[in-house]
Amino acid sequence: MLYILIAIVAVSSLYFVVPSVIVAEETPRTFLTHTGLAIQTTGDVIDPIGYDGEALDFDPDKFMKEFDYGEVTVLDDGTVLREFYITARDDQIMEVSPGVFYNVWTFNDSVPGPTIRATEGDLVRIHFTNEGSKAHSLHFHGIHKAEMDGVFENVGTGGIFTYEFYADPVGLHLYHCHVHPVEEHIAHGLYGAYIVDPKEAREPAEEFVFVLNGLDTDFDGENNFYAANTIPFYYQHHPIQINVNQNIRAYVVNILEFDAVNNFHLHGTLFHHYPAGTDTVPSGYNDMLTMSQGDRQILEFNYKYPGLYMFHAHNTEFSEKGWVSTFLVKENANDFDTEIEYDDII
Ligand SMILES: [Cu+2]
Repeated sequence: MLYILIAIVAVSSLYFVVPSVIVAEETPRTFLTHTGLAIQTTGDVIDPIGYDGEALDFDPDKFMKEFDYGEVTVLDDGTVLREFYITARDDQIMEVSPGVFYNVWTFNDSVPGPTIRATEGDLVRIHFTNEGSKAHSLHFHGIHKAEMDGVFENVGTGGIFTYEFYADPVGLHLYHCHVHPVEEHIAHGLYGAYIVDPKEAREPAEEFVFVLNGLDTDFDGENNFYAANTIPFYYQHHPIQINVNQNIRAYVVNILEFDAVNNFHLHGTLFHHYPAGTDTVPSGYNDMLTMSQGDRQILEFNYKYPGLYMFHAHNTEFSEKGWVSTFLVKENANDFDTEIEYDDII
């Protein structure tokens, strides 16, 4: 034991004798981020300006309430045609956390891509363009013809493909790129939610989309950050404001790469949940969900009491690396202060 201690002290003392042995880089370097912040580091600089594409801003508040219903035309036989335009790119960057830039691969300049929404029986036509440097595709979950599955027809750089299928079945589905290596294309951000509403609409509710994802910012095949809607800790710092007794419907899609399961835990109340949203009768009443990659659930709930409530991954590692969010439940909608920040209420 004594020999080990002596050895440790001897090696440690080298730091003071020959610091160049220990210090990775002697000369600090400075670079500017896209937000104009000067960063000084002695580590490797992964130049975020090295990408050709522009830096992206992403607003999780906007994303969670934004639904793309497409351009609507009623055909002669009465069928509703919804046309969507989706462009894939892979050259953009996003400041996903302060000072952390990540090369996002995007559908319509966003991670996740737009939430596509149609009603059962609609004809969905997706005009897909690949402006990326790699091949990409669109694979939609749901019932459709094999040639519309987006798996064997890779769309090369500059290519276009038109996907067409009927919105079927009712539910909460997803879409993602299916080009190999699929994990790389998904980990970089090529996915989104796809909702098929029943012809007889669900009960009115305030609706939110939460796409559970992660970010492998050092490319080692493990996630460094976890999130609901891409930005770690976003809804912790910007609580989602709702009302006591307000009916909430959450569309939760798990697309997390690299980790076998993800989960969702709601504080202060319980939800009725509908796996894949395909049934009108809830499968359970719970405050926990465990989901593998590609699983999704529709949750319906409300709050009895006002206050600040967390929802997060019950997997502690995921929540401590960003997948933690909050609802701020108010007594009255008129109390809402859109400027309120998390720091103001704790
Ligand atoms: Cu792809």
